[in-house]
Amino acid sequence: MMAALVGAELTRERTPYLPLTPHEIAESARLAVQSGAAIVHVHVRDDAGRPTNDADRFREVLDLIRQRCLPIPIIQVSTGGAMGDSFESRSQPLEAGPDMASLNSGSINFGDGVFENPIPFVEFLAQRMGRLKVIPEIEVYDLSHVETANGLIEKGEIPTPAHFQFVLGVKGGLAATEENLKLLASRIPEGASWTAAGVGRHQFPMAELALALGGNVRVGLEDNIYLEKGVLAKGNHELVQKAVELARRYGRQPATPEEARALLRL
Ligand code: KMH
Ligand code: ZN
Repeated sequence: MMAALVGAELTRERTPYLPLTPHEIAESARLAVQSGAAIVHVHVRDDAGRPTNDADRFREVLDLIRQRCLPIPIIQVSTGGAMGDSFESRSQPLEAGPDMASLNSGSINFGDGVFENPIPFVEFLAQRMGRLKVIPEIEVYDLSHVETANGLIEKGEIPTPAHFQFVLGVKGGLAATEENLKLLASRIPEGASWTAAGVGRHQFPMAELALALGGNVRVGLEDNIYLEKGVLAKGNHELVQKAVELARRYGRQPATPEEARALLRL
């Protein structure tokens, strides 16, 4: 179970429960881990609450998460950053000593903007992750992103077994439907693992589908701020708790960080 704690586009105007400072993010991670999250997907903010890719800020947040959380979760930093961030700045979080990092394997219309991930940049990030021994999670918003990643796996630029994240329901990306999730899961290489994240109202329907299909689940405020229609989640932990209850209904137990480390060969 993964918790996407903060994101880059979300603001306090949309939910007062968004963690912004390093202490708030670490505390949100602690509660999410206590509730059953094994991996946290991390973006950070500057003192004004704006998204930043500053390596020192990431280090500060990662240190606090490791100090506060018991057990210590797998920490995945974002190399997606915020819309329009430079490629150079998006690689900075890799310097902060994470276990994993997101690797967005293709460009996409993202809301009303364009999220740029040209193949040379994807390869540059994959190589840098290889040098720094950071395990990539391939972020997929469209079928073509799987095809690109499969090419990089074949070239040996992404280590195996590969891990994919299917983010469905982004405006401009693949819709959050059962057919699309099954199609994506059918196109990844043998032995690869996958997680699904539904955006907005699709968060729990996609989580349920992933559980039914044998995949893993990502929830969190980055993707969705509502626990149910009209009810804001009072933190990432409430979303994790709801996903864990769902998992138990499918006879599945959330992996501990240690179990998840073994599954992901970290
Ligand atoms: N902020 C989005 C444009 C990632 O973390 O790798 C991209 C994003 C993906 O959040
Ligand atoms: Zn993200």
